Amino acid sequence: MKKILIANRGEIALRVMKTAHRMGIRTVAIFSDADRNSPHVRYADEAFHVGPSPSSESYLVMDKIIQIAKQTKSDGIHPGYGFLSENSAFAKAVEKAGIKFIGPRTHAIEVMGSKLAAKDAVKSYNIPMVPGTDSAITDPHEAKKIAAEIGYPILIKASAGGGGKGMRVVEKAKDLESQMERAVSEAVSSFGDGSVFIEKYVASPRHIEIQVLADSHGNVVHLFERECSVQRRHQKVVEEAPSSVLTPELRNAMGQSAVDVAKACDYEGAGTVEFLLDENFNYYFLEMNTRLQVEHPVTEMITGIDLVEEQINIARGEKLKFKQEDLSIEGHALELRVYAEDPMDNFLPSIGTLETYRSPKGAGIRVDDGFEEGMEIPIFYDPMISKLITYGANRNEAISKMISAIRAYKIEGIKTTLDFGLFTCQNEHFVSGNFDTHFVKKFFKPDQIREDNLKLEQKAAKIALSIYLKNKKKLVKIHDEAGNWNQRK
Ligand code: MV4
Repeated sequence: MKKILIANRGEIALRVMKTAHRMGIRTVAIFSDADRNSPHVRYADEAFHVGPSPSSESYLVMDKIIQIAKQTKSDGIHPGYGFLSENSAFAKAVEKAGIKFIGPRTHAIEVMGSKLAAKDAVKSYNIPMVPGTDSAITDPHEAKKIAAEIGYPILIKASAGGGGKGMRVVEKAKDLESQMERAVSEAVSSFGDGSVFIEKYVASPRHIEIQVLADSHGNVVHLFERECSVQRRHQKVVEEAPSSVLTPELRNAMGQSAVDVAKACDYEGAGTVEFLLDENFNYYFLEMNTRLQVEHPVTEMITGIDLVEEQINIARGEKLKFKQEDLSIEGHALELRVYAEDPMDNFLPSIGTLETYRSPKGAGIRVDDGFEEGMEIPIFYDPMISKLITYGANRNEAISKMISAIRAYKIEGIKTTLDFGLFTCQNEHFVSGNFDTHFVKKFFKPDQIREDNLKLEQKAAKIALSIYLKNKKKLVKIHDEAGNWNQRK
């Protein structure tokens, strides 16, 4: 593989290109109207306009992207995350064009794209799953019978779902029929597939996911876990590795289950297996994401492995160079997603221009971004500006480093989730590790940020005043000594 096209934009396009260049691989960028002046366009060896700003007319147009890949004689396409990364039709079309799709084969994407198919694929492997139905359910009477067996509260989920869409919690039998109708219609309108199933509702879970790597020779390893419980409406905001609650035994068991999930779908490449962990430390397999994830850097920090390099080597047909026993965790990493959103105003998108943009630098600080000062955040795509990643010898060090990095990060012109990150890193429940997926809902109050900012402003005012008074005294002294009031040393 000598040249790859990156079918993506922003920070992840840059991230992939950096590794490609380090490996001596040439890169081809694609860009929409809105991204004409983006860093990913300049950083690539070649760049091609793919269409107007809306993703449906640019980053999602398979034929156009494949045509550019052919025209530039690219021998691989890296899809990044989002867009076409989990689209099996795209993976198929890429391979049909004689180009390597840097990701799993279509079979794995298809199986894991359906939660029911995924459950079915792993059922012979003894992987813990939440009690529930293993096939689509359409009859409300049958649903009631099953729900009574499982016990309320239950959760109705869309088989084609993701990111919480089409999910409905049902507390009592009398609400089941109406909630089921809603879940089905939401699933039809969002995914064009109304299949839903029922699970026992795990009320206060932690979200733990395991990174896996699988080569084309049947070798599969896991790269430990990431904890992503600090999320808001299914949008992750702070992630970390390792989790503060896993014991070595539980880590091994979950890691082995993740490897089994990968084997069950004949996985190839980098993938992530999602689990819920309940209060009693029981874990349950939820789904597998068949792409490189946004939060992959925290895993890279604690393992020292470049996941994009591994993806490319696997796509080249190489064998993994390490075995499970060669892998270990060193230190602790945190990631804060810096979104163009206002945490003080219900995380509403904050659009505008990056009037000031200066990212923090230093040992143990990594910033993955794709914007520069003076650029506008386009309204057409995900509002993530950057990812701030910090690394320390232990969790407390990573947290203090995050606090100082957030303070050193200067962004003006747009409201961001930087303040939210500061709130999280200073919150006692987060610091003690005692939190679950309800963290934001339970503990985040916008007034807290307001109060913190006010305290900081008062402190700054006090310091300014004391400096002023000190200087004034000096001035008076100079005046006394020299007899000239207008001069300072
Ligand atoms: C659950 C659950 C509780 N019980 N399943 C949300 C998105 C999808 N990946 C699965 N999700 C959940 N499934 C059962 N049986 C709670 C969630 C859930 C959640 C999971 C991970 C991270 C954040 C979450 C926020 C709300 C609900």
